[in-house]
Amino acid sequence: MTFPDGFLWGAATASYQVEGAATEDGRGPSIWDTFSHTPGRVLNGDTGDVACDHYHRWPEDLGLLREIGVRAYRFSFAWPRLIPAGTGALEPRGFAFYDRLIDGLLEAGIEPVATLYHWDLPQPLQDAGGWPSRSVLEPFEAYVRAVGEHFGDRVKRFAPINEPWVVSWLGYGTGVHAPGIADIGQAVAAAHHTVVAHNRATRALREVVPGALIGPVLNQALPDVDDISDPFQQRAAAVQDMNQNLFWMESILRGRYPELAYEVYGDHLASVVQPGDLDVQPIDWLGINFYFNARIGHRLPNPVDQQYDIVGALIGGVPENAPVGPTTDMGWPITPQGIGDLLVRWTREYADLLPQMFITENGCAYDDGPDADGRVRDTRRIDYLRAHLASVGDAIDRGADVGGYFQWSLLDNFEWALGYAKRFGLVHVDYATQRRTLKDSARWYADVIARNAL
Ligand code: IFM
Repeated sequence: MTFPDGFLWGAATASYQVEGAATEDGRGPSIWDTFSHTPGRVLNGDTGDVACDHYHRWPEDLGLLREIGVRAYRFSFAWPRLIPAGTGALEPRGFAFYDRLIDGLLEAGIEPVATLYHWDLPQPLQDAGGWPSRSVLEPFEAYVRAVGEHFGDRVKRFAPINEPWVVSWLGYGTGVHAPGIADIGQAVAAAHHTVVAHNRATRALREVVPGALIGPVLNQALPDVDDISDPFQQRAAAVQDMNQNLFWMESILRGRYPELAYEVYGDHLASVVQPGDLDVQPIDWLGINFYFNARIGHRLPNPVDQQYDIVGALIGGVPENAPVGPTTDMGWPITPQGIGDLLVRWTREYADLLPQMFITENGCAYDDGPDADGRVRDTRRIDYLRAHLASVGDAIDRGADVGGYFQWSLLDNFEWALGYAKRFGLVHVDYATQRRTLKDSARWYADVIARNAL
């Protein structure tokens, strides 16, 4: 299976998950610093204080990217490194760090693909209300503008917000992510404000970055139930689809929320939408992060991951659907057909409104470490990636316009509420020594990239 010419092969990371250097060079505190330092919030008390020490070791990590042969690297700017208090003074040492990284990437012929917000909200902005409050909007726009003005001569491809569903529903709905609030009203308000912030960021970037290519990055999952003719299962599937997929697809592409959102969220939604909030800002690409189909009722082993509790809270319980098939270390089902089905679904449902799609994240956690000979034989990751890439290729054959694929993640890193316990990397990180080891999957991926084919 050969991929289209110019297919953008990449790998991804995010600031808080890899950088470390949490208090260095003027970086301010983010909600994840506060959350991870609060006992009981993150498994084993892990924090991102050091993480992969990428802040200091980025030249080595750039070497790894070169070795794998990626054409693009998706990273995120840490807002609290650039504007430590969230608003006001810029921190030149933060800008200098990303200057070095970006210049290094460009010298290596690797395109920088930048996320503006991958969950590290400056703490003062949470103290002022966070994403459930409109007070976050002006500071976000000012931050985006500052980033665009400084880096826009070298970075063209931007994603304003990574996974707005996670920001709102795990941060404010179930509270398993920072800032740890469990309140449906706040989650709905936060969800709406991610849409408004996305729109404003898109407009601001267009103004300050000539030739900017801007796209949302949405974590999507198709609902999966045993019996779609059963009304309860049908309802659960429709609510999951609205809650996770259509809320952002409809608002960003069509400038409206699904009727079902108003029905299910009621006044929580109606009371926060203001005139102009949903005015469509044209996007250049759609980023999809895909890990698994949403098998409603499947209890995940990680308490942090009970996303179906959200559907249950919204409709009063979820139907039982027994788990099917193998899972990764996250307990996530392995459903490679889902990634292709999503790409084909949007191609059909949004037709001319749909820009080119990119898989901006796909990957799996498996706890494989170096064998006695030092080699990391992560064959399960290779199987997972191969199956998902085959499904992407199949979707392209079925008419989907897909411009690239980013593996999550370049490095094993801080997996949020699960700390360092889950390893998603193509590269193994020994956290005690910070030694990096390319896994077999990295070599396999390098070969796929070199051949532009599976
Ligand atoms: O580690 C995360 C990443 O930050 C966002 N997408 C999903 C990944 C795996 O859980």
